[in-house]
Amino acid sequence: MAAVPAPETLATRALAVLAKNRRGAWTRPASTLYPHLWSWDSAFVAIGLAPHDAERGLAELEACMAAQWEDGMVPHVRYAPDPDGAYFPQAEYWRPPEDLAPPGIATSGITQPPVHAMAARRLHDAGVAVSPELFHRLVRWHRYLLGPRDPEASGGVTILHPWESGTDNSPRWDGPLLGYALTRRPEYRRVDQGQVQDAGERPRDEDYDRYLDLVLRLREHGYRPERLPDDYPFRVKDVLITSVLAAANRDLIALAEALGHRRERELLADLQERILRGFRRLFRVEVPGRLGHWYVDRDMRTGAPLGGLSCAGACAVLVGLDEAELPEPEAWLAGALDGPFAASGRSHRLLPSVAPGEPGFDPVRYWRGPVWINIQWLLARGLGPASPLAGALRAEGLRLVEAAGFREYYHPETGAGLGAEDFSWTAALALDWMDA
Ligand code: 9WN
Repeated sequence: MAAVPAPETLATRALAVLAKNRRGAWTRPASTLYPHLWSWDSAFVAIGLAPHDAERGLAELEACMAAQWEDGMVPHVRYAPDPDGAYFPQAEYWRPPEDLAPPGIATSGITQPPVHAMAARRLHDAGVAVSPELFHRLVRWHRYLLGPRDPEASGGVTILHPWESGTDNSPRWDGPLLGYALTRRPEYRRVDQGQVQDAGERPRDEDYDRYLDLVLRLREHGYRPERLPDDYPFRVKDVLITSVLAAANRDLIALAEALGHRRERELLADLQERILRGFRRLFRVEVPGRLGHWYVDRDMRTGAPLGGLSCAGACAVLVGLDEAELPEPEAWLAGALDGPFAASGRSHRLLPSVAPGEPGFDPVRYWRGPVWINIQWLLARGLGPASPLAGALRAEGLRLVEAAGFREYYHPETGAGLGAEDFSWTAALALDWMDA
């Protein structure tokens, strides 16, 4: 008699997703929609792999960091030489300058949130050796973000393209993105819309025109922030990236201590102080109601705060703000979760990418309302392992994944799965949660 197959556990299925999406040393975010290496996706994958296959996690992070440019930037995409699917923009579109891009590796020319040092520390804790080369790449990465990306020495990271934020079509970007006159219509053919159930889950064509116009402008100036003309239209201090950098930099300081890099430890501690000094001034806004205050991005062209209640501001719990600024992060975040971010009739208690009452909220369109697992993971991480709310986010996140599969994002009311299926970071972060 044939043996009855054992029921697949969630962990087994998550590992199977990562195995399916694997391409040699690294992992695609999803098999057809995203056939290359994406920077923060790979860092999340490395975190999820740490307790299961730390060597592979390390190889993933190394493959991502090997795409680093001479100036320290880590590009948001490292292109596969033989992609098994179509993606636009393809490698040829970027044309990175030869003196900046690494030889023999095709990359984009913009960056993404710096989760990488969190992954490095996780891997170190799992017992694999973080090489001096990898450590120094991470130091150069953080120095780039608070160097050429912070010419004002404000302690906040400037992004030059919405794709850099990792939250591409968030309504946070509508003002600067749609507010400038488009003088050309870049020629291109999208391939993403046919790869999801409903094209309404992806960004609009009007957004894409501008994404590509900005790429062409950056390309014309060799992707060097200091060479961009004053009228470059998209220059924003990003609250999510700066918050992630604060947490990642703390991990890099811990690694510097563990690995005995004393000089770098001092240098990183200076960067940390700079973030902490600047954060409130750059990002804090007062909001009506019980919440009291929130954190939003800042438009560096006008100096004005941008956008409203989005998941990016919630990531302030990662920063390590002092008692005077954020005395009770847990109560503050719970107030948001059960207040303005509570979607009507919701089937779960998770934070949507945008608060439902905000202009621009759309429950199915990508970063304009759906729930993303990496955001819940970052929030739980910011609250710390002892936090009951972090435990609740973890449990709710796992319940959602169990019910709807490892999707790219989820409906903020019904919890239905949206976007790509078998999405790598959802699988990886569920694994990390199951290990907690
Ligand atoms: C553009 C891969 C990436 C994620 C981003 C997400 C989405 C790309 C796209 O997919 O962006 O970089 O084509 O929409 O917004 O966070 O890294 O998963």
